Amino acid sequence: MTVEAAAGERVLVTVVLPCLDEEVSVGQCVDEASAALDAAGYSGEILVVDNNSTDRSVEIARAHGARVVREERPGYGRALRTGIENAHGEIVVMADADLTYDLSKIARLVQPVADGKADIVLGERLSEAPSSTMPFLHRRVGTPMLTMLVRRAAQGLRVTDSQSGYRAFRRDAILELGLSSTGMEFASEMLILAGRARLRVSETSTGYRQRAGVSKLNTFSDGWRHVRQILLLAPHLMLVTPGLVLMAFGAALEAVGLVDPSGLAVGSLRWQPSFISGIALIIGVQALIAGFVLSERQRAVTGRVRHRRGHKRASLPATCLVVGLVAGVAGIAIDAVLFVLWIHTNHSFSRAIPLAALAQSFVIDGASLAGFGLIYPIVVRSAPGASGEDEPESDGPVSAGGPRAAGGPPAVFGRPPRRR
Ligand SMILES: Nc1nc2c(ncn2[C@@H]2O[C@H](COP(=O)(O)OP(=O)(O)OP(=O)(O)O)[C@@H](O)[C@H]2O)c(=O)[nH]1
Ligand SMILES: [Mg+2]
Repeated sequence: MTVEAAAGERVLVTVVLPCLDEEVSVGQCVDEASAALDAAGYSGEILVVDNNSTDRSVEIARAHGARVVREERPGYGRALRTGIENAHGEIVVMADADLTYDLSKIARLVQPVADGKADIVLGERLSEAPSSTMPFLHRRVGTPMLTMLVRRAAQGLRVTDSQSGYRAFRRDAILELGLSSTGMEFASEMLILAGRARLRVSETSTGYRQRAGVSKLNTFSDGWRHVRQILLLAPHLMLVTPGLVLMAFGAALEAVGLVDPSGLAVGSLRWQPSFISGIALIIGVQALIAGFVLSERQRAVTGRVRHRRGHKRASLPATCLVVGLVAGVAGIAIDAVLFVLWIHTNHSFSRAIPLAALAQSFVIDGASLAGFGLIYPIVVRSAPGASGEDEPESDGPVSAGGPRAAGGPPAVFGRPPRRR
């Protein structure tokens, strides 16, 4: 794809800098990016996306030669999406306007994309960053944990720093992903959807510098936004799979309790595993249901295929309703049999406790599953904007990130792209 600048000249690279009150650093970032484009011989432009900064950021960015786009709707992800949409370059570099990313290294990111060897190149921070540049919690806990989840949600993407905000990518490839996040979770969403779309993602070390100005990142609320995004895109990771594991664990303990109803010897005591088994089964099913809710919600948003080749497959809520009713009835039946045996064996039936625990789990889990199967479709159909009709029945367009928010393009201010 070739993009023509206003004067008919091709723009190869747009450096997008989201900016919120960064007057201390934005000018220097624009200069650094500009010098790097010159040094590498790329035609390019610097695009600053501002969210109503209350300081002199806009004025300074323009004075240093950047084009400025103002985005009224707040958020880091929103600003970047607007920047990417408004970029004139076929390759976009995203970075911060706070001096943390060494913009003189832009060519390291851009060249593999320009050579057609990668669709996205990440500027990895951790291996060359002094420890003072990043809080311990971010470096040792948040980033590694989120990276591990992002890699798995992205179906095996090989990256070591999923939270880096320094990236170069093919603009058209990223636009095709239909990214929809508005906040800091944009970084995770991009990689997860890129991995699923089988885009080629590579990494190069670019270091990380001390931030100028005040950070806009909130460790816990922004960390939660990332986790929420991953939960939404990959409910199997943190809910469905752990739920199934917990259920298998509970079932195994229940079997142990049934085989030896007197319990297991723990020192001088005997431990009856049926109780913990019931807890594991119940929590496991709750996790499974939470995962189903999220995956059904995602399926409704993306309009994913419901059934293929004319074979109508039962929906997940309908399956849960049936399984839940069967489990509930089985639990009640076990309780009824126990009651009869209890009377006929003079209250000395040896497997009474593990069986009663099993019956209790069946009734509780059955009611939970049936409740989900019954209520979820009602909730979906009565949601504001829902048509009340069934999901699409054919292979429709899939936008894994969800529909884009309505609204026209933001006003574009400032100078035309730099010409080279
Ligand atoms: N336009 C716009 N820019 C934002 C918004 N929030 C953050 N930014 C900018 O996005 C970039 C990243 O934000 P930072 O505060 O640096 O977050 P961070 O890089 O995760 O955290 P630090 O390591 O502390 O720098 C900076 O250039 C911010 O000015 C926003 O709501 N709108
Ligand atoms: Mg930053």
